Amino acid sequence: MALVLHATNANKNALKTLIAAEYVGVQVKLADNFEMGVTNKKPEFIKMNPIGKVPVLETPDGPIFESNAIARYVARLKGDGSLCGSSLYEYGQIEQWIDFASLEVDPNIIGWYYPRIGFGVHLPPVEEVRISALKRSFDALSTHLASHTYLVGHSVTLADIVLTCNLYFGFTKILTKSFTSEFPHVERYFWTMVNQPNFKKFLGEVKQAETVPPVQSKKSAPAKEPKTKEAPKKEVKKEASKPKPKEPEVAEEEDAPKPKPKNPLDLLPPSKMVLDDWKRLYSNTKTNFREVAIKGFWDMYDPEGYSLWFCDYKYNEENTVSFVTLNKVTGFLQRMDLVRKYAFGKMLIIGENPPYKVKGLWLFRGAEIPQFVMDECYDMELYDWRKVDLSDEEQKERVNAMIEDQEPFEGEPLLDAKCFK
Ligand SMILES: N[C@@H](CCC(=O)N[C@@H](CS)C(=O)NCC(=O)O)C(=O)O
Repeated sequence: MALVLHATNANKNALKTLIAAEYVGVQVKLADNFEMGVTNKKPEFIKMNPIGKVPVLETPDGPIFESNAIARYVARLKGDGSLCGSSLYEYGQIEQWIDFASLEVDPNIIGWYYPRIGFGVHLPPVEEVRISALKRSFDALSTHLASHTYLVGHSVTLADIVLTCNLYFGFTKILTKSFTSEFPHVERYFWTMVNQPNFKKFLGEVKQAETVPPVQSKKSAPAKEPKTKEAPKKEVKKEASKPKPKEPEVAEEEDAPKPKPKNPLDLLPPSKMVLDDWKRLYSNTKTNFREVAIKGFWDMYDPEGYSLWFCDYKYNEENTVSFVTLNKVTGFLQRMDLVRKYAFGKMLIIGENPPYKVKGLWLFRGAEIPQFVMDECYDMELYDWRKVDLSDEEQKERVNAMIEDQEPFEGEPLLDAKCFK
């Protein structure tokens, strides 16, 4: 008789069990008419899981809640136990990676994603902590996966199932290529796993998020939990052959292919300034920088079609470690990738001793900082922005000094200067 799993097939935590069941040949059936946010509030559900969260598995001996516990139960029910390792040490390693996936990966993905879609308060410094914690865990994971196909041993274990389900949520919701490409072994692992038939049956064709979801404006942010779409309920049998593409867990995030809207910056009146010409001149000028590149810049500059902006990091007192400060700026420039066609930037890391100051100069297409950059690159909120007043010769000279990496800059040596082009 099939075990009953109370969840939708869109639930990332339920997927752990569905996939594990497939590996060991256990029949698991999704509860009929399960409705997220409704069924799990009912007294009969609360009896099974007092916290009212999903999933819950009904077994002949009684209910089990907590998705990892459910997946472990199913993994041990049948089969050769290979999902749980072939020695006590392997068992320990599997448990280690399950905890790693659940405590180091999943909460940071969720903590980055949910506030952006209006579930929770979006606080940029908190988001920054989430992202750096996620990078730290991906670094460790990538190092391990550089010499391992699977997390433990030479075949899929429960650790791979739990981790992949968490990564699946991340890759499809918020971890764009520009984030994951820093971790090639994690990428290779993820795509290998989701293409295993037992995963593919539930995940379908996996499509990586193309953009980091913009932060919802306070006006449009729902003050409630994201709704889960009702998924078709159907008995999950080992023999079921047709891969069933999974439905998104969060209704608002449905990935229906839509025609890509034109970037509003492409609709601006044409400009005489060709950004690529400036970037080429900047890169190719090796000597007489003032006479060639800086002069060329002002010759090309079109104040109608472009604007110049100074930025100042708001939290310089935190910049106490040089490499952390440099990484912060490098991360910012990577996240600005989305505006590469429409921007040029210089970022100076200033000072001989900590705390270092971070100041920048940006050239953007249009008279204002493009709205999509403000929305999608969380670093923007970490800086104070000031439009350059071109009638002020002092400000123009500051622009020159920043383009040129002039040293000393405002009386201080430069720790480093980075260019976005
Ligand atoms: N640690 C739990 C987390 C369960 C959980 O957060 N489930 C979410 C859906 S993915 C839920 O039920 N949310 C409804 C709620 O918080 O009331 C597990 O792994 O099972």
